[in-house]
Amino acid sequence: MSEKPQTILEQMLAQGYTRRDFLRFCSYITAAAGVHASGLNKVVKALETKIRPPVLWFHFQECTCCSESFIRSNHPVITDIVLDKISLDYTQTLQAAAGDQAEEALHNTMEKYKGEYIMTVEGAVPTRDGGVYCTIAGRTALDIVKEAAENAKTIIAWGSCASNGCIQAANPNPTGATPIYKVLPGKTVMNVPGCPPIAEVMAGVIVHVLAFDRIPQLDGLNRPRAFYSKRVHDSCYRRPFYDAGLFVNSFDDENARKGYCLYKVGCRGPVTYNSCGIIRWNNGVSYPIQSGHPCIGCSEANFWDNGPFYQHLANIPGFGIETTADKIGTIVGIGTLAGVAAHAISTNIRKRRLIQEVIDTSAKEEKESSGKQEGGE
Ligand code: FSX
Ligand code: SF4
Ligand code: F3S
Repeated sequence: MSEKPQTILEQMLAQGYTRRDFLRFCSYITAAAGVHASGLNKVVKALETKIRPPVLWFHFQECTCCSESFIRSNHPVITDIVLDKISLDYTQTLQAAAGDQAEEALHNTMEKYKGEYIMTVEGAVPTRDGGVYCTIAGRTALDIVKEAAENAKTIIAWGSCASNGCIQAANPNPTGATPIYKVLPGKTVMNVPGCPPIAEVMAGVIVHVLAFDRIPQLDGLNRPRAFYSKRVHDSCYRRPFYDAGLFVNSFDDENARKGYCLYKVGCRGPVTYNSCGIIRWNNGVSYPIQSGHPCIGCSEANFWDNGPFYQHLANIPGFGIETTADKIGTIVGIGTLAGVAAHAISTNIRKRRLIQEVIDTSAKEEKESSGKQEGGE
């Protein structure tokens, strides 16, 4: 191991890459970070002079799918980031070291790179009963997180667990699972939600920090704007069916085979902010909606409690058609009929007759199903 830390350019050249490869890598990550091409020069300059940033990657109450999402990607930039461009000094699931050795690596990095290391966290932190429900090396996750955050340069919460509590925090939340930002008052924690988050989004935020030495622009919920400013609904390829009032009514009906909109079988796309429809999963191959499954809103807070998953959105108190994230919680109980009718007006659809048919069918179905429920439950 060389004594003097190498810059990213030096490291690439030492590995046999050419300057041309380096420039290609720079343009890849400029795009991945959601930065306009005019920012390329800045990225090149930064990576010519920057050393590999040390990263501490913690795992608490979670399933490790955030890491899985990241490392299973075949995207060359992501492989490069994990293997070369960051110095992954501590990560309980990938490191070769274990026990005392691993803990030593953690403390050495925190000591040697005070104020310089990137801290990333997968999972929520339990706070009930003194935090005893998640301990590592005899210490609670709560203690560990607070200690590491003290001198971290950047703190990133990977996934919905770390960003908003996810399944651990679902009612009745027996361990007091808490998102990272709530146990670190006064610190800026960048939230990258999704259960799990998209690998390219994770890569995008890391390369932004790598290239610009600061976190990307965040929204009101501290999510990077570049990836969370649009609803899944806004980029959905099934949107024309929604606009035309053509819906799947059950998973095995003819409309499902035709690929119509999944709104009536519970799609949360209209109230979910994420890039799934644009970036997609598995290197752009597909995403839940493309596989015929409604979006369950996995990047939104409390999505486990906002169910049941396959219930039509407009029937759920707190949600309504075309509701924006800011309004969630203030609009209560908009019925299917009102929802579809409002949509017909607001989107100025030409196919009014078709919409009318949908409204009629929907009203009939609702009546039948409420009759059934009253009688059966
Ligand atoms: Fe949570 Fe990450 Fe869901 Fe899992 O580790 S966001 S449970 S997919 O993946 O933290
Ligand atoms: Fe796509 Fe769901 Fe919106 Fe329909 S409701 S257009 S399936 S995101
Ligand atoms: Fe999650 Fe919905 Fe995307 S369920 S993966 S936010 S399409």
